[in-house]
Amino acid sequence: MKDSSELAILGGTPAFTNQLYVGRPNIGDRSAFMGRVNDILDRRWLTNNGICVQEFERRLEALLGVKHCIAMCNATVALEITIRALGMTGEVIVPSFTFVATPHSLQWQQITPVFCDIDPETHSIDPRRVESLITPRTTGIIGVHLWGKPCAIEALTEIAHRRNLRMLFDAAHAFGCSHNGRMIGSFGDAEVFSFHATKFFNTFEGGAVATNDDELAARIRLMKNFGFAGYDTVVYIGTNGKMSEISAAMGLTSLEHLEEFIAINRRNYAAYASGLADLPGVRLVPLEGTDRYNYQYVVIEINEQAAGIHRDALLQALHAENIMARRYFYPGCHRMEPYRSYFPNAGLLLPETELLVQRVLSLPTGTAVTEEDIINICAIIRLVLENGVKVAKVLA
Ligand code: T4K
Repeated sequence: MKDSSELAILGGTPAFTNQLYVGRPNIGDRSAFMGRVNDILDRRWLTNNGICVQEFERRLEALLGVKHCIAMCNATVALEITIRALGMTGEVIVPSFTFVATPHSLQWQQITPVFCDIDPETHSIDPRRVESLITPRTTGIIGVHLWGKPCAIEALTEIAHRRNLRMLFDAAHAFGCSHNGRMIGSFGDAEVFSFHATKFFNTFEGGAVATNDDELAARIRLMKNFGFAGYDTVVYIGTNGKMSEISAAMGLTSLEHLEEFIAINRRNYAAYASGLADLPGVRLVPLEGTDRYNYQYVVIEINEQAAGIHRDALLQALHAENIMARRYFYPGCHRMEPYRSYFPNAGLLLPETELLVQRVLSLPTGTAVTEEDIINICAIIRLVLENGVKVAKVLA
């Protein structure tokens, strides 16, 4: 174990020779995947609703307990299509504390994202603040299950029903998670998953829409394939949101490892919980209770006063050790373009978001990170905190 003079930020050698990333892809059985790829090549059917995509969708529907699961090229396009298929227009209420794809999927089609503050306990949209943002132009709410923690599903759904709004969940982080015994995917009008490489379950790029609404599913299926209802018949405006066969092959292979990936993430989360316990000013975002999680995001909050160091100084010290922690989701979507120009004063209505974006750090996890790595990472965090003054001096 290092002593303080050996911290890389103070001139020592990095603790890790190779960089440890947040979002390193989990890769299942290579030979099973390669077998599927060979079959795809033999069939010479590479995309456009091939048999791998069809099988992948049926397996997802069974796993999630939903009537329809529509595989897509990524979650951003899946969000755009679903928002359009739901008939959202005007204004839609979303958190600013999310990946920028959430508001972009609205703004891309001239729908105004109205940013709502978060509950600092859960990091998700605060339902107590939603109602005051509803105007005659509001057509929907998008809740984000940030870090794979179900957001305030019941409270948001109740507001949406009462105010006649569409309820969509951005479940990009929450594949494999459940709420009150029901899999995420079956709530609201629809839910959208991401299977991007950085998610614990990946299809290289990919995503899916889950819904129990037959009509909505039919519309989404048309929209993701240019609106084609037959060889020569286009009945709807559409785009290209299709998943390729190779992505579905990766998805089918990843499905065979779902429980194993979650178990490794859970083990890693537990190692962080014990390694960071009792560290002043460090709060590990809790994943507890009866809901099921995928533990893909290990997120800590650094309270500068109590920790004796700002989150950004800790981040630099970790990067110097080749621990590539990330500031998800700094600086908040309202501080990114075009929203910063459209709503220059948005921050005034988002005090909890403004505070949290200064505090959060996502730490490396997944199958590429060992328990020993995590013990080492936690020891380094402890050492950096103990030497906060020295570290801050070097960075000044
Ligand atoms: N809604 C929410 C709430 C989301 O978080 C996201 C995506 C979406 C919607 C939209 O989903 P998609 O349209 O992407 O399906 C990454 C991902 O690209 C993005 O999918 C994800 N959220 C977001 C949280 O993270 P960046 O800009 O941080 O990616 P990048 O390239 O910096 O990579 C992140 C980390 O992963 C790095 O530490 C390196 C590592 N990495 C990355 C790739 C691509 C690998 O080790 N191997 C890889 O192949 O956005």
